[in-house]
Amino acid sequence: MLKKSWHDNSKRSDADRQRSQQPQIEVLVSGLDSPRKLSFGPDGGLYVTEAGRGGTGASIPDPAIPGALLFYGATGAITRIKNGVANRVVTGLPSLALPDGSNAAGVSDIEFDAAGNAYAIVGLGSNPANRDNVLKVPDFSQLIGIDKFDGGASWTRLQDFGAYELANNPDGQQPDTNLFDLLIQKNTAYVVDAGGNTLLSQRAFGGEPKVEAVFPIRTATNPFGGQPIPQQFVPTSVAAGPDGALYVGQLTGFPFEVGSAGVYRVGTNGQSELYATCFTSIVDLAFDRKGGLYVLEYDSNGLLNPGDAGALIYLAPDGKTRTTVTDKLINPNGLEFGANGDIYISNNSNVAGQGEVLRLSFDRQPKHRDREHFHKKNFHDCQPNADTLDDIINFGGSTSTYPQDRTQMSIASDVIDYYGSTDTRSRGAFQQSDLLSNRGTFDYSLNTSGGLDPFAIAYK
Ligand SMILES: [Ca+2]
Ligand SMILES: [Ca+2]
Ligand SMILES: [Ca+2]
Repeated sequence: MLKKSWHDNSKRSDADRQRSQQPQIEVLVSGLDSPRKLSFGPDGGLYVTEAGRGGTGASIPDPAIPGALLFYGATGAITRIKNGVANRVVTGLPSLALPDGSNAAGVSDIEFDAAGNAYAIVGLGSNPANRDNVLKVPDFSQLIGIDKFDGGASWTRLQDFGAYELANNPDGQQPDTNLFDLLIQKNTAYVVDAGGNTLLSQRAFGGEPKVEAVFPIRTATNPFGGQPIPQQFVPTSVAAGPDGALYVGQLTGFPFEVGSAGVYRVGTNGQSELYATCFTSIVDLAFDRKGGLYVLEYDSNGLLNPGDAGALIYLAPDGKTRTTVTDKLINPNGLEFGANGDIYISNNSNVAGQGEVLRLSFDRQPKHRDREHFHKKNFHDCQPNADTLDDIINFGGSTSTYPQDRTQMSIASDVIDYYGSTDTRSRGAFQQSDLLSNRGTFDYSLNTSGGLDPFAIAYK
């Protein structure tokens, strides 16, 4: 594992000077096997999960590539970076991957409680019955407690979320589980299941998991034509907000449209409301002390489009002003703050042997006022908090080709119906082609399952 400097800022052009608040990016560690989320431990070490490189054991279908198989091996790990040295302090965790080690599923997050105990989650990306009947490796789809960081394989299974999905299937879709993010608050573990489309919790000292939120299916345009298709929510991240609520970020399922991923605030009643949208394939979230939100995008031009560049975007506490902190990332996965304002990101997270942990440092403590001088993504056309269709219809100012009278909300109803289960194109009022031709160049998606909201719109 090599340490090297990525960014050479020694020669700065005028343009560079204008962007002087861009972070310096340093590769702390390289050579990791599909690094996923990461956390600082009570010892000051930075612990990063590695989903591993699979192996030559039993196989199950790859959910991402039709016909491809993921093979089991005990190649997952947790690496600790401390005093500039990286060591694999836990090895032998279960891993599934393609023969080349990519598309791995395995340990995906580690967190510590206030007492310093370490917890991790292990993903799967499949029907939990495949774990039980084909792989026969019970450590997948589990919350585990890490017993020792001595380089060996010593952990304890604490809760079987795969069994929970199999028995309860909260989203009513296919049984599917892929534990993806973990948050420990007081004596409760919150677990995001990207496969189950749920936020679950588990209190310490046993008992059944609790469903905190189930995230809905919506319909999306089929990029290959034909009828609209159901789209999975795919939650990937959970963070505690300044208001005490939990916020969940989504990757979105196929077809992974640009700008269609949102951040949702989970209310105490289990209902979630859209907090911000116009993101693409969100993979992690973190609030700063001011209530600003860092959003990590896994693939900023969408998973279906060539290129694996991700981005870190800062959403100011007002929820509106957003700034690209950096777009010099490759399929990043985990985001963590350091004590001094540095930001740590696991990078190149979908390949074996080439994963990295990056440190982003700033010339001085970042302030969001300064961040506005970073080069910006073109977000000015994107409505960050459009949480109702009303907002969208009303948004943009240029309504010359639209009914200008908002009392004509039959337009909205027609759209909802059209993309819902009932095809009401015969009403003739509002079609996809209207959106595309009249409002310029944008992709859009909308959720019909909860009525009017949320409606997300994203401009190219
Ligand atoms: Ca399910
Ligand atoms: Ca986490
Ligand atoms: Ca892409």
